[in-house]
Amino acid sequence: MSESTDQAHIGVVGLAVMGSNLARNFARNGNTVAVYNRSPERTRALIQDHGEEGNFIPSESIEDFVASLERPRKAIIMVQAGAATDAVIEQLADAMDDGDIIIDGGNALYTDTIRREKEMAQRNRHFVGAGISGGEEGALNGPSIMPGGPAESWKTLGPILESIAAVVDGVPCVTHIGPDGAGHFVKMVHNGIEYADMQVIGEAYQLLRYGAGMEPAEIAAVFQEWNSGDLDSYLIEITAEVLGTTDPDTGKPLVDVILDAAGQKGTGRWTAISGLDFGIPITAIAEAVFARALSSSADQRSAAQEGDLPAGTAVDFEALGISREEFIEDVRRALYASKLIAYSQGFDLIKAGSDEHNWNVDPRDLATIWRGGCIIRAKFLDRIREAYDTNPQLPALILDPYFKHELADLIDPWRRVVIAATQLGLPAPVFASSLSYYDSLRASRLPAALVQGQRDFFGAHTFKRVDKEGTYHIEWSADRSITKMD
Ligand code: NBP
Repeated sequence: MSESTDQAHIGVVGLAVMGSNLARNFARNGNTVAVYNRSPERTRALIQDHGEEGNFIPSESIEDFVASLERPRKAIIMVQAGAATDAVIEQLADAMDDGDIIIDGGNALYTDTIRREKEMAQRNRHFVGAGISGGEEGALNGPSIMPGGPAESWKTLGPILESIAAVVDGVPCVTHIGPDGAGHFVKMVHNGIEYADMQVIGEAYQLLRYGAGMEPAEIAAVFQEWNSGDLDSYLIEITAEVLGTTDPDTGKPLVDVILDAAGQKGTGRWTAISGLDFGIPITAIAEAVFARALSSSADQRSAAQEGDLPAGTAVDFEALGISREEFIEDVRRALYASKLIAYSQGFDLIKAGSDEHNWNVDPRDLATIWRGGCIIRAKFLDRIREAYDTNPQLPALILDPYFKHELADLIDPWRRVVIAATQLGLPAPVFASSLSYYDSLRASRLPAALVQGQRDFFGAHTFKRVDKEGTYHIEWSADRSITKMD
């Protein structure tokens, strides 16, 4: 074991999978790291198994841990989100002094981060909510880090976080996102986009598997090929790996022995709720969350299957009259188009959150720091950065000239795939709802006019007119005359 007698540059509290990997990453990059875990066994295991990787200062009490940190003290909390995080913040704040920095690297709800930052500021402690993406592998080898909190803390924290972050084209995947909850908000939306990205890949798989009748190994090869083009990304890469894997027990494709029920309790759900709170139609993310919820509705699903719900006249693939190769390419383009919508909506939500809280989040920063380390890392993010470089006030990502040009090539295949999915009787909720979102955005008239008429009819909610200023109400139950209300 290599233990430094000097004080630590940074400390990590919570040494489960994420915290211990993050501590090792700090140590491997030349930082002396103080480590502490509530149960001392984890601290001892870390030092025993990995102590030789760098300079660690282990402690078995929070007071010793804090005393081992150089000033201003910097401690990252990597414990379970919620009450555990609050408990550790209190312990650290009690043991620390003015100007020390407490960083929450867990997946906290951004409103909790805003509250905690306020509470800590009253005690002269700096509090930084930092989103950390990349799972356990990223924590060890280079995550994408999204710190919020006071700009002043970033000056102290920046270099040390840059020393462990993923690096793309010489640029570390970390930057100060904005004040208080900005980092955790952005991390939450990142995860929401991740849900949508995974779901569109799932829908593409479903269509190739049960529409075109391809085997998982064949589809793995298709995904591998897609990974060299516009869709080049970590998620496409690992999809090919998963689909290409065989279950050692049964010899069947692994994907066929995994229960088709996905969890959705965390950040994806929070993103969907935020979309509703801010009135931002993040349909792709919400559909992805609901698709997971539906997959886990075991009782309803089995009752629906046993209940022989009518399928209609589902068409078989041959009857659609398109070649398998054409269909595969159409599915690739539908996936690309739907993914573009998911990102466009995610960036809309970030803008809404940033405007509401005066965070001044720069979308170019996100497109830069998400290029490496995190789960949604992709070539595509370079294009997003270029789009916001060209026009930082872009009203929607899909209105960027490059993406508009791409959409011209994607739109017909996208429509064909949604039609095919419907005709085949295969669910494609994000492909279909993203296309509806796209068509809604470009429609010159929406049925909202009729909805306003209905609302005025039953609730006197009033309406505005296209041809005159003012607010109007119709005397529906009398002579249907129109009254100008203001
Ligand atoms: P867990 O979320 O499983 O939390 C386990 C850690 O929390 C242990 O160190 C445990 O200490 C500690 N802890 C608990 Br539980 N209650 C505590 C309390 N009251 N006081 C002090 N410590 C307490 O760990 P993880 O999976 O490493 O994740 C850490 C954070 O990182 C979470 O917020 C998670 O959402 C986030 N995150 C995880 C991933 C991932 O891929 N796993 C990715 C990105 C972010 P003990 O050993 O004494 O029980």
